Amino acid sequence: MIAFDEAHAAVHYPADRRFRIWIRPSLLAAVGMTLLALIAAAWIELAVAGMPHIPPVPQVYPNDFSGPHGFPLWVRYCHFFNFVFLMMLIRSGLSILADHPRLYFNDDCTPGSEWIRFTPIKVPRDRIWTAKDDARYLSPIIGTPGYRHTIGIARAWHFINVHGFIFTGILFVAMLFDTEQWKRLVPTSSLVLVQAWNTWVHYATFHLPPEPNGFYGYNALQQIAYFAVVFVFGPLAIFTGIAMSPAVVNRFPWYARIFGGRQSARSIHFLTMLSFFAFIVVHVTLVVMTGFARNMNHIVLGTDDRRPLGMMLGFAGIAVVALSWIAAHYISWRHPRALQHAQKFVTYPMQLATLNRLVPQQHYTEQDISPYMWPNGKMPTRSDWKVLAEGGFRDFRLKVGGLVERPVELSLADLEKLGATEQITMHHCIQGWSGIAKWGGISMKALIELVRPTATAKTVAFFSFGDALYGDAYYDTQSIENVLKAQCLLASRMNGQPLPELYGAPLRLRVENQLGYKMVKWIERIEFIESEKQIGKGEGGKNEDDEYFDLLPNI
Ligand SMILES: Nc1nc2c(c(=O)[nH]1)N[C@H]1C(S)=C(S)[C@@H](COP(=O)(O)O)O[C@H]1N2
Ligand SMILES: [Mo]
Repeated sequence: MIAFDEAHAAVHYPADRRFRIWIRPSLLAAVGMTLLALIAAAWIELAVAGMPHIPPVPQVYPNDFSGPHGFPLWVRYCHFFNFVFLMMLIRSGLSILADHPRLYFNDDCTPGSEWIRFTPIKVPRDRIWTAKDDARYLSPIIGTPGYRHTIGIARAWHFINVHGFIFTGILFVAMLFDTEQWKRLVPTSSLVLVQAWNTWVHYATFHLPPEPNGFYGYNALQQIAYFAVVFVFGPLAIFTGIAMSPAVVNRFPWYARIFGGRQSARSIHFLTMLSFFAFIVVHVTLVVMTGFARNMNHIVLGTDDRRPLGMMLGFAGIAVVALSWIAAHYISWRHPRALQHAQKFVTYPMQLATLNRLVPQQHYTEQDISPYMWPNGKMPTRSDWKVLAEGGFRDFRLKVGGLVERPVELSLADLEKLGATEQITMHHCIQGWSGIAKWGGISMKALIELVRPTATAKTVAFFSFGDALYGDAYYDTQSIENVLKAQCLLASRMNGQPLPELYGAPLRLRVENQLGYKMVKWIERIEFIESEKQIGKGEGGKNEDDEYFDLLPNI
């Protein structure tokens, strides 16, 4: 175990590290019944009609075989690197999932409406239970970086590796179609379905079907499985990943709807991971069972013989992958800042050029407003905030200063006079949950026009009355350019009521193209500055400083 100090141990290594999975019984029954039905059908066919016929494996004469065969170097490289990246994505993805260990098919994420949860806890309704309280511990043997609430680091691994995953995928598919190799994967006759079923009847009744030499071709079920991995699971993982981006979903709400909504996309993202995982388990089992040494030579060396060399190199390759997890663990805990900066180096310029250009324009209806909204953050404990709260924030004055021509102190009523607007938008928390609410307040644009930032001001910092996870005041920053976009509000109302204390009274930020942690609650003052580097630890906010979150979370 990492040597955490007391405050970090309380967050990352809590006393309650139980692991439980609960799945909605009706769903479990439906999946179980479907599987049983498929297996039963295979046994019935065997009993009634006998083992279905699979055409004999053609005799292959290596010297005059014309179709695509063998595994060229690029296939073997892509196969290995895909494994490296995919395992990192799965491991870091599990760490991300543990931070909000519930999956839904509805966008409000009301506790109890999940179809699966990875926590023994039912959300208590008699006290405040924040999304952070709900995060679960995950063993670092299973997740990268593992432990509890390590989503910042997990995302760094996820987003660095996804570039490798996508690059490998594109290279592989491009080469596939540039050569004849695509014919191995893409079924060209509908007969493949019949043959796949016949193959299934063999497996499901514990018989090995006649085994074609994988150097030249695959059996029908194998072909469909490989095709699905490359042409279904891969793209689905990528496209559902994009459907979790607040910048994309707030600009193009229809995009999330393709997948049944934002949370449904998250669930499908998870199910795709499960499919990859299940594929790997079955694939490896069959590679071992159907001529291990020879199969390994195919994919490692590109030769079709029975020497043990491919197998040995294969084991070495697997050892290298396992070492990469240990290295990732070490980097996560010894050099988290360097890792955070590495991710920024990879993603920040590209996000500025792409996702960050999307201007939020989301208009949900009153009916879409979520019946439940997960709260996050620590309620302020400062006595001045409590006094203000008791007085209904009538004595609250928002201080706006720094690099501005006209510093001001404004009451909630003064703010209202700048022109209040309303919007119904979806909140995306980094942890994975979402919720739709109606927010009322003044646009940051109106405030900026009032205070007139000087030419050197590029950044605006929001300071909270509330403390952050590890103490000290919570704060976060935005580029002025971003808060000038539509739907960036200083909100003082929620769902037609004055902003409730739990949700950030007297004022909170709404930045709809970014994740929730950028939306400071319980705002005390606002300061215009040159750069985020001048305040805190210089990373752009309390979570960025202490939890290695991204400066620009458009995804
Ligand atoms: N002051 C302060 N503001 C904060 C936080 C916090 O911890 N302290 N948490 C952020 C996070 S992570 C989220 S998701 C949203 C949650 O907003 P909600 O409680 O209204 O759902 O508030 C953000 N603002
Ligand atoms: Mo969040």
